[in-house]
Parts: sequence; C-alpha cells; structure tokens
Amino acid sequence: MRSEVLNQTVEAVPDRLAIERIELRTVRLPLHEPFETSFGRIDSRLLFLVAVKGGGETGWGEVVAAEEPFYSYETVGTALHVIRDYLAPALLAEPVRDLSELAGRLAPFRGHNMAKAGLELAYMDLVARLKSQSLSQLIGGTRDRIPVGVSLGIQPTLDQLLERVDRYLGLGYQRIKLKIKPGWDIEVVKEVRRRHPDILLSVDANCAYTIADRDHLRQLDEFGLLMIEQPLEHDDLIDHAQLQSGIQTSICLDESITGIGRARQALELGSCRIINIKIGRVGGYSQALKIHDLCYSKGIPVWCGGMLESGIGRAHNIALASLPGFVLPGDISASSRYFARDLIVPEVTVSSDGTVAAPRGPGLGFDVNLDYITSRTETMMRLEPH
Ligand code: NPQ
Ligand code: MG
Repeated sequence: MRSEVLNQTVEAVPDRLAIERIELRTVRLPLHEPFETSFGRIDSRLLFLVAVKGGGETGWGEVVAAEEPFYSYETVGTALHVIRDYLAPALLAEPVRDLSELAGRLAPFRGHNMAKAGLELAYMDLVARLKSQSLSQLIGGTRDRIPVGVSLGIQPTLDQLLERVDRYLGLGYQRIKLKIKPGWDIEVVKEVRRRHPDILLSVDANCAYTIADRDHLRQLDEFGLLMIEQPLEHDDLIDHAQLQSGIQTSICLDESITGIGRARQALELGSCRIINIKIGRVGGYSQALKIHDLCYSKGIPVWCGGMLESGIGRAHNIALASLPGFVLPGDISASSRYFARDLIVPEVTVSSDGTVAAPRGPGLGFDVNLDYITSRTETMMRLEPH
C-alpha cells in the first residue's frame, strides 16, 4: 500500500517534467475605484494570466506588469513579446528538472523579471498540484495565517483618505500604507497620525523624491512611521544609503530590489533596513526565496508587496508570505479591496484580526474560475513545442 502511494507520487512528478502547452491570456477587470500613486492613476487592471500544462495538470501564474511603463519598464505588451518569442520556447524546448534549472534556463535573457516570474509561478503551481502539496508547503512555509495591511492611493481630498483609513482599520487591516508625493505628504501623514496615534503606519513614495529632498523627508521622523518605502529613484542604492544615514525612519526598498544581488548590495551599503519582496519584480520564486533567506539570516524584516493582482497572483503572494522571514504585514488585501469579483473561488478574504489564511489544498489552494476568466478575456495565445 505504502509503496503504491510512493510510486504514484514518483509517477505524478517525474524527474523531468515535460511542458505540453502554455496559454497566455489578458483579462480586464474594472477597479472599484481609481488607484492613484505618484506615477499615475488607473481605473481598471489588465491582468496577464499564464497557464502551464504538463503531467495531466494545469499550473497558474500571473505576470504583474502594468499596461504602461511607470512602475517599471515592463508592460503587458513587453511581457507578451518576451514570453512568446524567448521565454516560452526555452521552457517548451525540453523537460524541466526543477525550479533552479528553470531559472537558469531563463537567466540568459536579460531583465524582464515579471515575464520570467509569470512562468515560474505557473510552473510551481503545477509542481505543487502534481505533488498534492500546497504551494506554501512546497516552498517551506511555516505560517498558516498571514498578517495583512492595505495600500491607500492618493485621494482627491484629505477627507476621502481619512474615510478610507477608518474603513480599512474597521475591517481589521493591521497596517495602513499611504501613497505620498510632493504636495501630498507631510500634512497628510500628520493628520492621519493625529487621528490614529497607535496604528502601524507607513508611506510609499514610488520614487517621487530626490536626495535634495532630504530635509523635507526628515520631517516624517516625528510621526513614528514603520517605514518610508522607495523615496528615491527606482534603480538607486547610493542616495538611499545617504538618506537612511540621515533620518530615523527606516527606509524600505521596493523598486530598487530587482534580485538577490541588489538585495545584498542594499544591505551592505545600508540603503534600507526593510525589504519589500514582490515575486514579479525579482523574477519569480527562485529569486524571492533567495532574498528571503538572505534577509532572514541577517534579521532584516521583509514583507510581501502587492501589484493589484488577480486572485491567482494573490494566492502566490499568500504562499510566499507564509515563509518565516515575512514578519511585517503584506500588501495582500482581500480580493474585494480592488475587484467586484475575483477570478478565483473562494475569493481571498481578510478576517477581523487582519489576517488571511494560507490554504491547505494542492497548489494555489483556490479554484480558478475559467468561465469568468473567459468572459473577461481580451486576448488569448496558445504555445506548444514544435
Ligand atoms: C507598490 N503597489 O507597492 C505598488 C505600486 C503599484 C499596492 O501599492 C498597476 C499595476 C497599477 C501595478 C499601481 C501597491 C499599480 C501597480 C501601484 C503597482 O509600490
Ligand atoms: Mg511600493
């Protein structure tokens, strides 16, 4: 009996897994309300889903790139091109041994981390399903509930922001993050802090300042913020190190951390004291796990960032954030924070203690609602080995 079970497992996940087909879909979902950051504003999200088939199962991933190159140079369009013409052919060319072999196969193609991550995510969901393990189990997760916070966009008025702060605190969210930019920063933070003296509060500038704003940013020190996220340029480490040495508030880097090498350099230079890990930005699980392990070994807190993902990307974020080093609340909100209806069943919900549950079912641990996806699909492409 036991050997039969073992044999089945061995058969289900062969030493080398042949990928039989890759499907790429773009799916548009409207947002409940516009989301505005220092780099722009969106009303709907064009989601990019990746399905990878092999061994009789389907794994799901998501490319988190936006439609326009403001958060990063990648877009839905560049990712479609790079996956179709380079990454997918490499994945389909021969059976895959494991995650690191897959990562090595994608590594020669420079950059395009979100495109690479889309494939890694789908591959890992597929492997977890074939092994009848949850993604969290597969990567060594240790937590079954993930503390979460919410990211609040720049609002037309301060009153509208204050209403949203109250609303999300009321729903249990453990940390409020305010998007800031020059002209929407010190006074806004001051008023939120005045009304909520004890909450975990942070700000995210998405690169809106320069080192010349050092004295201006130092004014934030009096508000006891958990962190200032990515105040300076997207690819900078040096000016961030200089800024960090001159302010009390911890800097957290997001855009600047594009892989394990940059994480190591940022910590060596003192560019930040906290790291935001987004699986897409760093190129997938292979890099995200390395950055997690490095930070964990050094006692540097990490947390899981968000990219307005569908439930598919969201489920991957939950699995990642179940690792022991994710000690700060993630930007992993409920599906309903952004969308009237999500692509997965059940949707991601936040309980009143401000946590989301890491599911125990195989793979993502959620069902993918293909009918709803199909009804919202704008483009669909099938790729197979030739
Ligand atoms: C951040 N996310 O932490 C990002 C920024 C961001 C939840 O604050 C489309 C695609 C729109 C990706 C808007 C949050 C986006 C996006 C903002 C990412 O910096
Ligand atoms: Mg950010």
